[in-house]
Amino acid sequence: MKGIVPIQERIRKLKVDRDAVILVHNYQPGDVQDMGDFVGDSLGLSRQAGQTDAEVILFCGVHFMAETAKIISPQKRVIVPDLNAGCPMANMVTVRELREMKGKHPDAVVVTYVNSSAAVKAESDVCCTSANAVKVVASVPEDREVLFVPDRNLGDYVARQLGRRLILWNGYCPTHQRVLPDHVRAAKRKHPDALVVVHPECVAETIGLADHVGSTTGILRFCARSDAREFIIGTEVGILHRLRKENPGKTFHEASPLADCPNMKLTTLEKMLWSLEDLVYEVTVPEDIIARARRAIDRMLEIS
Ligand code: CIZ
Ligand code: SF4
Repeated sequence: MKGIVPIQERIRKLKVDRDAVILVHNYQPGDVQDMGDFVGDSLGLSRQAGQTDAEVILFCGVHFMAETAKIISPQKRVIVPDLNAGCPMANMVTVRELREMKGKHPDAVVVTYVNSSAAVKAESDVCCTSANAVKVVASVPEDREVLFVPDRNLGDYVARQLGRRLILWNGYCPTHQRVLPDHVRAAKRKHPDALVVVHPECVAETIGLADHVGSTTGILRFCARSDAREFIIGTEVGILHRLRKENPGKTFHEASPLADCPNMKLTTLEKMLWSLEDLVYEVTVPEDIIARARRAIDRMLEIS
């Protein structure tokens, strides 16, 4: 096999030639995560994008995440390995539908989860992530209505945390929707000593079985700090790679094997290499949308 250069090495070399930084989401395949200069949640990665001197950002995740990086760093070239890596939840709300809903609730404050298109963010008053959603909604005066977009599960979780009624958009993540309470109960029977840790994109009954609820960053932090040795993880299965890598003495079980997001899994090492070779596929966002979406993101950053 002498003379064959491993693909990882080719990517690393090309990354330097192209002056690129590789950002990888926590839900990406393990071999892709291992190539990341940074691995994290979508907002954390976008903030990394804002701080790097690199000219090119190779964003391994789904489309709305690359858009967020572009909103935060409009002067950089943001490329993705596969343009088909979208997010079905983000696609559950369009600008036209949101405008219609705003027409029905003209006084409502529109709080939009980062899992949404740049154009939908631009129609929103403030963004939130799964890590700061409770805090962002709590910052809206009690006498104002809140329209929470697009994740009804996260919105419902926030509403219960705050004891506040929210108008919920009827969107959801199909991947987290599949983490059923029965899956968690079966995993608990099999691993009775394990703590159950789930993402707030799951349905309420699944969340109700959890010892801890958190964003991907929150889940990573909780498991690292906990004295427990064993965990059942109710979120997209890609995160298990990082959990196992960073906590070699602990054991992690997936709550459901069905929590496997096909869009996240579109990234491969080959596509990363091609992406750097041809500097494709570039993600662009119109300037006026960048400006308005940026306002909603900045408001969130001021609050959290
Ligand atoms: O914002 C993100 O990165 C997502 C999709 C989940 C999370 O909890 O970090
Ligand atoms: Fe979208 Fe869910 Fe896949 Fe994340 S895991 S990209 S929210 S479908």
